[in-house]
Amino acid sequence: MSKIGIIGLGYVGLPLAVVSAEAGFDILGFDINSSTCDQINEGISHIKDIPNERLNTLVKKNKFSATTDFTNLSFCDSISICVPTPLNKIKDPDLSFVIKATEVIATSLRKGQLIILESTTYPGTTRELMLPILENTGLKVGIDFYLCFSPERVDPGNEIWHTKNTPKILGGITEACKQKGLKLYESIFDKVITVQNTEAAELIKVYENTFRMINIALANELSQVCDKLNLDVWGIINAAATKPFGFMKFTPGPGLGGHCIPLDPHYLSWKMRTMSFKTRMIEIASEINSEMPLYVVQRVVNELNSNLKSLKNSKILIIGVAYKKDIDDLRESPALEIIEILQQKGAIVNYHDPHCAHIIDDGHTKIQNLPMNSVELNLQNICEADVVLILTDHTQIDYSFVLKNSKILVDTRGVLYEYKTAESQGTIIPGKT
Ligand code: SAJ
Repeated sequence: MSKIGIIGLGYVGLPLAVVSAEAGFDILGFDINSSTCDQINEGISHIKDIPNERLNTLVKKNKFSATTDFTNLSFCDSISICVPTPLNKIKDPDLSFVIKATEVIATSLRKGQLIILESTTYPGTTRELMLPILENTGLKVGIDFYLCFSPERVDPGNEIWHTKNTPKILGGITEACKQKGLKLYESIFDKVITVQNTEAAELIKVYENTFRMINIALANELSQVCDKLNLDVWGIINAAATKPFGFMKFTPGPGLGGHCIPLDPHYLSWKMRTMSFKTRMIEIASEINSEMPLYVVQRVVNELNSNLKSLKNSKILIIGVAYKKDIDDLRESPALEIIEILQQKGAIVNYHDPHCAHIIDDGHTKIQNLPMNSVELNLQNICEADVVLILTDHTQIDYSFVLKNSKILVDTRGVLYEYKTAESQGTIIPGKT
């Protein structure tokens, strides 16, 4: 097994290609986007967690090349599929990218090939959707070719856990499939955990993200409870987090962003609906999280009201639009929805984000006057704003400067709590004078 094919060179596929090439394999990357392939072949990375030098070294050594020509799949001994699994307009799974990738693999499927699906999906996808397409070639799974599911666990911006050292779950359609997959992935990843079958591996991944989605919903509901009880939710959560056992800290925020946590649980609830089972926890938690952007806008309106101001024609300066701190990723960011609502209600909105210089029209957003450009976080812009609204708690922001100069400050991420705590303890927070 020497040549590995990777279909989809995004947040999941590119890091996987790089660690597999660094493990000594020859990597052929496949992507429908020709500019992505061209950039990669020039050693330029479009993923913040993969620096250019690391990619360039591999490209220069001919260990990794990218192409839009999928006929080369036949040269690959194993193929990992890392394509998007979004939701369609009615929040049902959209597996069109997985189906397309499987169909193109089937056109040149040959004996001995190993196929591994990495994209998050509902339990049953690999066996019910992919297997029939591949066996339609006449080849038999577990005998002529091998099929596994091994979920990605990418955490954008995580400096400790990355693709190689994060334990890797793997399940096979058959025992032979599992052994084939294990043999390959053990030579790439620090630790591989094999599980019962592909359905188990698929469920483990959606359960991991559902676990986060539901606990974040609980924290978001707690923030509303604290508002009603006139208590500081950040103080409550940080005090609860002093419990050294049986508690895991999640924090409220402006809503859920990214391509994983807000979406993946819907794959499980959809699958279970097809089996006439209602996943009530997922549905109620998703409702609470998706109401947070409106809740944040209501907090802004309340603050303005108490200053005898209306939202219409008020200037709002947003700090942070990325979906979470210290990354440059706007996918499903709640900040986009909040800007839309504020504009619809007649507010004049600007934003500052050191990681996201522009908000461009991606065809989904209803934000007016795009592209929007990040403005400087200077005295003039802060003082001109009627409300300064913190939506993403990037580390490099000078929050004391913001606090000192804002007329009204609405903090959805608890940075002020952190700042005030440090001030009262006399400790200096890095980047905050
Ligand atoms: N969030 C909160 N409160 C929290 C934690 C997160 O409001 O206590 C928000 C974030 O601001 C963000 C959203 O939830 O808007 C998701 O952030 P995240 O850090 O939970 O997740 P992602 O989407 O960046 O990556 C997750 C991974 N994250 C972690 O485990 C920390 C990982 O679970 C998955 O590998 C990844 O999704 C994926 O690819 O599925």
